[in-house]
Parts: sequence; C-alpha cells; structure tokens
Amino acid sequence: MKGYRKVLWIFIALFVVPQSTLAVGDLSNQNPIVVTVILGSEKNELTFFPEKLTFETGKLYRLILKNSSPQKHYFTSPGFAASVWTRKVQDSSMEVKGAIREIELLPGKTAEWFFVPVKTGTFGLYCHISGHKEAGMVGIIEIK
Ligand SMILES: [Cu+2]
Repeated sequence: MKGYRKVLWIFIALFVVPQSTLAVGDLSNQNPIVVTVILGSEKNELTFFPEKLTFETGKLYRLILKNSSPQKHYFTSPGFAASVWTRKVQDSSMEVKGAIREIELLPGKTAEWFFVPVKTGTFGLYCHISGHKEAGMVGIIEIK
C-alpha cells in the first residue's frame, strides 16, 4: 500500500503540478479586471456612464453592465464585439458561452460580460433603440 502511495505522489508531482503551472498562460483563468458601465439613469437620461472605456489586449475583463433606468437599453458596438474573445456572459440566472454581438438589458437588470480583447482599435458604442443614439446614448471604446 505504501509503495502504491509513493507511485501516486510521483505521478502527481510529474504530471499534475507541471500542468497547473502552465495555467499562467491561460488568459481565461486570470483574475478579471472589473469595469462597470451604467446604461441610462434613474431619471431616464439616455447615457452611458462612463462614456469612454479603455481596455488592453491580453487581459481578462469582467464588464458589469447595469441598466438603472425605467426602460430597456442595448450595449451595441460591433467593432468592439469583433475584437474580443468572450469567455461568457452571465446574470443572476444563467451563463452564455460563445461569441456575443450585443447585449440587451431590461429595466433594472445587470449582466456581466467576461472577455479578453484580442485586437486594438477605437470603436463606437451606442444603444440601438430608435432615438436613443440620436439623443446622446453613445460612447467610445478603445482597445490598446
Ligand atoms: Cu437605450
């Protein structure tokens, strides 16, 4: 029995430990950098706050999107969505894994987008509900 345990520990030392040290390069397992964006406001202003977002390639982000207004809004930025690798999007009831094009948030709801930017660029952000972009619900996302 003791010989068996020794062989087991050697197996763990040789195969399990080196694999976990390789995880340093696993971008999906970093501690995410938390960024929060508020869509709209309690007074029903058509804004993103903040309206300028900056991210860096190769870092894992947890983008918290909060709709604090009495109506639904979109977080729409096709260029940004095409320049990130999405790990998942989640809210209190579910997780979605895979590429994301845009996020719609119902009044008072929150969603979290976990992603790693993979391409640099500057992209427009807007809410695509009729009239919202024109009323100023726009922003800029920069990936450095
Ligand atoms: Cu809107």
